[in-house]
Amino acid sequence: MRNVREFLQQNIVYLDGGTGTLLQEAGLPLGELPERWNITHADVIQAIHRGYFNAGSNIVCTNTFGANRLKFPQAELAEIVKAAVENARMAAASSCGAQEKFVALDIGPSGKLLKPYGDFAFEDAVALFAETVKLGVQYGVDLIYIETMSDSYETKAALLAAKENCDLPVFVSCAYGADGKLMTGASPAAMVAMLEGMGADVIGVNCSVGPKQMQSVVDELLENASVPVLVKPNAGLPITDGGNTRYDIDEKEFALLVAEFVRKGARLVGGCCGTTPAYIAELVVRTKGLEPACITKKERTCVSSYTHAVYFDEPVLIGERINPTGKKRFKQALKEKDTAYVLAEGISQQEKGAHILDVNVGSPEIDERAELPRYIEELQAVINLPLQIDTSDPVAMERAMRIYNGKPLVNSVNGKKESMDGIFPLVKKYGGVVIALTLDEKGIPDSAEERVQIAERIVAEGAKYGISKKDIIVDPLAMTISADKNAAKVTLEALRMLKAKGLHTSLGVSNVSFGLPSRETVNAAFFALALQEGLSAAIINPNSVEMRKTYHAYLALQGLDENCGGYIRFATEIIPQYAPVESTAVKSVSIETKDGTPLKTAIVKGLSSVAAEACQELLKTQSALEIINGEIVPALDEVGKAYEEKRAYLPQLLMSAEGAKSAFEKIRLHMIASGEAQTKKCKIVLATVKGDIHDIGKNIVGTLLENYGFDVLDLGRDVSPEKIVEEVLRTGAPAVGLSALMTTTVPSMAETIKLLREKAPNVKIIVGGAVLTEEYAKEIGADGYGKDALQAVRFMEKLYADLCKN
Ligand code: B1M
Repeated sequence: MRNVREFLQQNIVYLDGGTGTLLQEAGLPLGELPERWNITHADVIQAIHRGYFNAGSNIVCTNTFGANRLKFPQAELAEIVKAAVENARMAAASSCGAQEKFVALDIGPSGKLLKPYGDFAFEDAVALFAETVKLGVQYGVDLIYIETMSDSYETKAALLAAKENCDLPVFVSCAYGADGKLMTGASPAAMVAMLEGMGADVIGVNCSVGPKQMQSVVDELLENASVPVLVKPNAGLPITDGGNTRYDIDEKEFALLVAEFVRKGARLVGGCCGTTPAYIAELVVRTKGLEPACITKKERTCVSSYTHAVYFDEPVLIGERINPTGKKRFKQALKEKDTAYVLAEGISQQEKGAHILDVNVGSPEIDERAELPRYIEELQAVINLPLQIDTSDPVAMERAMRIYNGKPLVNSVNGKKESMDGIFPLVKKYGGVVIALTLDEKGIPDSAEERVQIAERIVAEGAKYGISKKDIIVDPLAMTISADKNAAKVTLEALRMLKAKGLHTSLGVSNVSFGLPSRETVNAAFFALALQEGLSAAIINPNSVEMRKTYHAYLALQGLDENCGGYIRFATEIIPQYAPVESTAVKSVSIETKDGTPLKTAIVKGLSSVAAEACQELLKTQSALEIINGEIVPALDEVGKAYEEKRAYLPQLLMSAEGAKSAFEKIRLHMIASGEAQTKKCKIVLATVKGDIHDIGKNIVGTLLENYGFDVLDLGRDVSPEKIVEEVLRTGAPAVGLSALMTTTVPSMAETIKLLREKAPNVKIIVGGAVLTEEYAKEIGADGYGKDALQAVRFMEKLYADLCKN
């Protein structure tokens, strides 16, 4: 039998279908972990695999989607993986169908959200996946199949775990939503950039939607990937009838639609939820005789963040401000670990139009190996631009590249052997585009020719590590004309020669004017000349209006700006914004606040510590309620709207929620310190209902009630009706407060009220949450409705007065 990589080169490869669907049909009880069936129902699992092999699948995935240490103890996990591989192998041996049959170790998501959005550390995720990979390898799988991933960071963790623990082919497939993005916002192009950089053998899409809704994702994968593309759609969209779920596309329609993907260039096809062996059999029939598409190398240079890829097809701006060199205030911020200051530098450059941000925190007083990765983590939590990791220390570089959520730009390698030996293995392992400085052991050559020769040597050495020329951007070094009158001419000449050799280039543009007065004038003129010579990436200060003017004028003059639209927008809308802006009173950071107050802006941008400081400041002049209603709620509404309109993704929502919480914590402490709280009146059991994890509003209600003297028994969020009833009966509380924020969780609120009416008929119930209305509250049987927290207080005060009367 050939190996998977060889087989992939020449064939259309058929995968299996929706194993989970067949398990349910076979009677897997709700709540039972399907992976245990490898041991307890080996015959069923083998029959499912056999069905797919018989239908023509070349690759069948082991029943190990959720086989990890979060769900199983070590010994059981090993047993499960062993049995799962044996089941697939036995099915392969006892089936007809395709001649070439392979067994893939199936790895699904951990079910946890990674930090900073959740509480699961990146390295813990790598370790979790590594454990399963090692077992799969031990029991003899042919390849690793990472699937149904909806977060780019977790996908990176899984791929890293696979690459670090085996040499087997690794296929990676993600579940994109109907909007064509991952749950945490990544586009298919961004995923291709990161995964290809890290050495995935196959990249694809599975689950979530059917083939009709997958079209744009498949197109984007095919347009960008240089490795084979995999497509495994559901059998359409789910339809629920009488408690059963079925899908809206039959075998024939499915096969015809997926065959279209094969014609467009997909090389591996199969199905996901709802696709039985009959779907795969039909797919094999409908694609018979189709030629496997050629896999072409896409020679486009790109880097990526957790949301998008940035291509170097047109000049790219790299923001240089996150760098202590020559900046006293920045050095102080690094020394004091003033993260908010650094984040604000990043945000302001993003807003001024940088495409990528350089991150350099090298300073004698700081531990760069610890701080660089920390700042990368902090920045990528609030900024969605790709980052350029800038350090001369390979250890700091590796740590930062490892935890970077995307394909980074790496600054830099040079022609010294030591530098290439240190940096190229990192670029190969973690994927990235590296800036190559044209200097070597002898220093910086005076002539353009010699700089180009160094560049060629670096490219040749990179090739030995398997690093493509497209992933090396040459920096021919801008030197100051104040020391050498020909310095700029040499650099420009080198740019021209490098472009002729098909190499991308970058420059730290402002070095050219070092030591001169009115530096911006020289910088802008040099920038224009460099762009004219083909400069691909300029490291500049995006806050400099001169540089931005030059950039937009250049694009317009080169015909790269349709109807000069970008230039006109810049000149009329953006330039006026360069005027001095009002800044926050927060001491550590100044955030621009054109469309919001400092607190609102900090929450919208997800800057927790800034939000806390801004809130503290506001508490000097405003009441808690004024801040909640005038700042916190409107800020969250703004983010919520952006999320609804797909301008923001889950990570931004989470970071804003963190910002709101840290601000609210200041309000809570302020209330306690001001001693406004009164003697306890009566109890109220408070909870966000089952299925709902939104608790900011509920917490505000709780704090305000406490502040008005009520004894709040806060059960938290996602609380079942039974638990709420139990607490009411246990404590004898006369009131219950329920909060729900989603249309999908209002039924659970109704269910809770129903149960309370049965078990504790005398308890009074008040409900609230953005999704509710007074009418609806009445309809589901609540006694009161709180549009805001103060209304909850009014309700309780009335209840307390009634209780006192009786
Ligand atoms: Co999500 N979320 N979220 N979210 N989130 C909403 C609610 C949403 C409207 C956003 C949108 O699409 N525009 C949308 C729901 C759509 C719908 O059903 N109509 C939504 C969604 C879809 C989701 C997820 C499904 C996203 C996903 O995973 N793909 C997911 C759900 C997970 C789950 O619950 N199972 C999710 C997750 C999250 C975060 C974790 C990221 C975060 C919550 C963090 C947390 O709470 N710890 C979050 C956030 C922050 C929001 C928005 C942006 C803000 C909510 C908020 O805190 N508002 C929200 C959009 C929005 O509302 N504009 C959104 C501020 C808060 C003070 O207001 O809670 O209404 P509120 O409370 C007010 C009043 O309503 C009242 O007083 C409070 C103070 O004035 N009140 C009561 C509330 N409870 C009361 C009880 C009372 C009396 C008054 O008596 C007891």
